[in-house]
Amino acid sequence: MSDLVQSNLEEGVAVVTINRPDALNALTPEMLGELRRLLEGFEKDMECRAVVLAGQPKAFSVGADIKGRVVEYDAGGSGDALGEIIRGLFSYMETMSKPVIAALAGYVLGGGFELALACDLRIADRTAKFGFPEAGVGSMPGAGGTQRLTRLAGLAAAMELMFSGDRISADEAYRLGLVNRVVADGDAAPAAIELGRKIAAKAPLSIDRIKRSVYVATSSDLTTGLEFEALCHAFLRGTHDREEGMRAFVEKRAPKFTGR
Ligand code: DAK
Repeated sequence: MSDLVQSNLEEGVAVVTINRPDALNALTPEMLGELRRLLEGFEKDMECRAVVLAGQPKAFSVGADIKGRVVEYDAGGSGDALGEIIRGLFSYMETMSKPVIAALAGYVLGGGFELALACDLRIADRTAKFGFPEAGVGSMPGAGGTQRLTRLAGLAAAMELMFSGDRISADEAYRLGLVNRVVADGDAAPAAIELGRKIAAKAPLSIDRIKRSVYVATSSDLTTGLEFEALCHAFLRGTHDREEGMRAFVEKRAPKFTGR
């Protein structure tokens, strides 16, 4: 493994940091492969209850590595190594049982913006700048951007952002519902970790079923969504953590959740 993505796990929260500052965290297949392996590891790790995905102060990520893609064109390559991994990774993040919180600073562009949108929650500092430059280079957001941006910001805002390529500030992203909160410069990762710790204290199976149910809400009619919610609720009634949560309340102590 290279050090393109670094990670550490502390007090239930894994902090995964994209580490390619010289290229403003431009995304390569190798980097995304590493990110996937790390996330799969944390998904299996019972000590991990939430993941914070962070970048560098100047850029969360500027999107696809344009230089790498030009090298591929020049080599006459017909494969699409980035495309193969990027869509699968972003969908995987949504199916993880553990919430993924993006800590955003600096440039959040193109595929980097799509990566942030594939996280469950987003916290930005005031240096964050968001934009989709794809239409200006003959392309379009192709790693979920048209779908996830529209679900969060609505049709008009999503189209304007992707048609114009304009960059927006953290405050504007907040106004559009793209980020959960805006914090002072340099505070995105600490704030995301604090939120991760709060989540880590909750029952993991509850967090998982809430996450699944909320995503079902974005892609189904109300009746289907309510049925899915009822199934999840019924499942939780039979869990050890549900009993532990109730007992802890009655005994006036903090619950000890084990994910069973
Ligand atoms: N790729 C590779 N290197 C990049 C890069 C990029 N996207 N962006 C910046 N860099 C490199 C620069 O080349 C420079 O390297 P050196 O020249 O020092 O070696 C270094 O990072 C610092 O960049 P600048 O010198 O340009 O820094 P500035 O502060 O002056 O400007 C900037 C920052 C972010 C405004 C500027 O670098 C810029 O406009 N960058 C390009 C942003 C961009 O267009 N991103 C790509 C969007 S397209 C797919 C799914 C998704 C995608 C693709 C396929 N499939 C499903 C198939 C995603 C596509 C995209 O993300």
